[in-house]
Amino acid sequence: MKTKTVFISDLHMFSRRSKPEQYLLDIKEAAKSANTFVFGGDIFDFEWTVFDSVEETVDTAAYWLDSLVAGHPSCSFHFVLGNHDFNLELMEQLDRLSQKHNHFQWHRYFVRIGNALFLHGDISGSMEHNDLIAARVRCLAHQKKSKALHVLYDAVVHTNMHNVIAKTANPAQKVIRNIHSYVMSLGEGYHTGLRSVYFGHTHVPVEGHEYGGISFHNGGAPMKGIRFKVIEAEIGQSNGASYGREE
Ligand SMILES: [Mn+2]
Repeated sequence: MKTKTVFISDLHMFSRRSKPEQYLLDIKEAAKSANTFVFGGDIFDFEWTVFDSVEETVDTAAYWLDSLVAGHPSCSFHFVLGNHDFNLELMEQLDRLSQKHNHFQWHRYFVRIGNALFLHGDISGSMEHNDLIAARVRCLAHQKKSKALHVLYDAVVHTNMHNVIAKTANPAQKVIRNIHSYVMSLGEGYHTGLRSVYFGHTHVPVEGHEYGGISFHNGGAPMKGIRFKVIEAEIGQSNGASYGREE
């Protein structure tokens, strides 16, 4: 029996600032060879969409996801939302997909599978779960950025400043400490058998940084000057059960 789990995050599909196309084949290959596939948030980007409307973006996103899931019936898919794809219309489509496919589940904030926890990582400071909910509700309020901001952001990406900003704004140690304290606020941690955490959001690759007896991993993002990869997650799967918290 296959016991391969893969994790990706931050494709930011449909955003002008991301280049996920070159990895779509890797993603299909991963789905073919894995028995569990976890999406860690910001897979789609409604805030920076290249389409005219969020509706069109959501429809295209759902179509892509549906095709991937339908094409790999022996793989269990878990879709965890990020701040950029925390969108009500997408959630409706995810509900539809989970009714259509037994091997597809989605989660607003995180999923624990075996001894691993998967979450997006839009955590700042000593944030607890209620703070994250409040921040996500604020995300709902500004779903599409103006053209002027697009142009400004493109200029920043073009000069490669984006990478510099990502690195200096998110020193790995501090980010990991914050994520660890958020995870503890969920009642999860080393004491509950947790051994690894997979996250995204920062666009800074992290390869097994140890903190509090737990190893932290981040696969980066497919953007200019930033590394990206499909991570093979090591999880002790006692019974394959998974759970999240949806409110
Ligand atoms: Mn994010």
